[in-house]
Amino acid sequence: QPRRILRALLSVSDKSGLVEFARELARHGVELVSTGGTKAALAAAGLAVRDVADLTGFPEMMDGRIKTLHPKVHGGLLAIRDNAEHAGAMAQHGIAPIDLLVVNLYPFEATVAKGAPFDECIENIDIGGPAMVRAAAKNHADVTVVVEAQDYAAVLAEMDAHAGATTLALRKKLAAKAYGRTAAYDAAISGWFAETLKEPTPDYRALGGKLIQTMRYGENPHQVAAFYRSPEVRFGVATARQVQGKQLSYNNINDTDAAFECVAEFDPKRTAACAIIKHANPCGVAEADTLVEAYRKALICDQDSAYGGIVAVNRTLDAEAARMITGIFTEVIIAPDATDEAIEIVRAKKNLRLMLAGGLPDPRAPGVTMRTVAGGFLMQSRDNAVVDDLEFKVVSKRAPTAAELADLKFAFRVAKHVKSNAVVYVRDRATVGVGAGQMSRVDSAAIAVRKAEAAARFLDLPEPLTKGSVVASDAFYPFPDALLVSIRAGATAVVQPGGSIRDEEVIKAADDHDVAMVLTGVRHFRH
Ligand code: 93A
Repeated sequence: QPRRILRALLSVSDKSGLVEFARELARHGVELVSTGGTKAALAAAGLAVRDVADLTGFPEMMDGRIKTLHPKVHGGLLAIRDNAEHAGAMAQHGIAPIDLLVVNLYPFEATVAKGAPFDECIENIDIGGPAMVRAAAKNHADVTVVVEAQDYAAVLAEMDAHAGATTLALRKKLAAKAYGRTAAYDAAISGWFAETLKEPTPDYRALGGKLIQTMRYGENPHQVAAFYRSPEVRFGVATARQVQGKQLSYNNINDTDAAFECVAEFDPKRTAACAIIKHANPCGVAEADTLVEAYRKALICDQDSAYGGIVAVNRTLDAEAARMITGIFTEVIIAPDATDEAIEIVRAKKNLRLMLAGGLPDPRAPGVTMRTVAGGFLMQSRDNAVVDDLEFKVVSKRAPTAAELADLKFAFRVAKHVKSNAVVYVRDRATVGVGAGQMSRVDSAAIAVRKAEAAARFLDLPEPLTKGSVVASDAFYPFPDALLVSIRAGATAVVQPGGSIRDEEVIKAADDHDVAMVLTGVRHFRH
């Protein structure tokens, strides 16, 4: 598949390195064809270069808007060389093959960045350039496409090594880059346009997202917002069908996602599970034989916070669970599915939104998460580590009992979905205290205990449910202090990633109190 380069079309706005590159092409016997400015630059350097107008038989017109948009250009780029029909069309219409396309686009981004007026930005939207780039990249089996000067050297290196030809491997790489460039270019145009309209920046469209809805406002009323579905094939809030209730707000969607991702950690074939979420943090999670029982247990953890919360379940929502959940002011319920009876029960609450996703998100699925930072964004692979795949290594003198181990696993599953620093107390496979989002782990450990104490008063229990609980920490204990808070509150076993330089000191604190400790080796920071 090496393809000899005999004719090149060069059309570049950024002319750096152009003359040197073209001179080398000419040395290889390549015929050079160019648009106005590029041709002038090459001719000035003494290179023989043909005007594209000479190739098309059409002059450049309309202020340069029409230069290369012609079948003689696009036919030359798109024709499959060893296809008889294509070859026939070329012969019939006098289309000459173009083997190398060198294009960099009108500097739209730079024009916007320098604060140019609207019309100037519009005039800097390149049409012919991206059209040629996309055509050449599609036909990479025969055509080499270069979209930045940086790649001139690689093309010349191959031509030197392969008697004026490039390899398919390089052409493929360059084609991938070419589509990346045109995608980014259109994303920049779309983003700029949206900004001039004072509408939400639809950057997600660049990631292949499809608009689901625009919201009345974002996280706060002075912010604009929109919701997009990405092409990822995964069950989740973005694929859920809203059965009833008013439109979801930005915060609702964010919280509903947190809730559904959390219950998805619990295999519905093994157990029923329920999570109640407020401000993207769980204020109660539990598993049981039935959803209604799981909800009842989850609710006990923090009844105050559960008011106006978002509820997710991991199984088909049934009537019993629906009846109990609708007994408390709830913003959203999300479930894989619901029975007709459950839907009827939810319908009695006009504003309560019911979302049915058709399935559960796969906690092991790969994927990316992204967040923006000023002037950029961060991308990372999804945290798809799940408890069932982790080794729980006992490091304390006392090993956890079977019941403690079951609760430790439960606690670590939940801790993954709590904002850091996360400290989660669990008893009988239900959270009994959640400490979230604190800058100090000691504070998270203590806040959760305070909540458990409040719950005890509320339920008229003699002592908080942290007594005899197990505790999970999303990251290692840098010192024993936070662990000691939990031990004083009655925790008998602890799970944490380990890896601190003071692990030994921390393990000793556990041993001193006959507390069982297991290490997972996996951290679940969530910011
Ligand atoms: O205005 S265009 O969208 N119409 C075209 O037909 C066309 N063909 C190439 N812009 C077009 N180009 C662009 O012109 C190239 O992408 C390149 O950025 C620029 C090079 O023009 P010149 O050779 O006149 O400097």
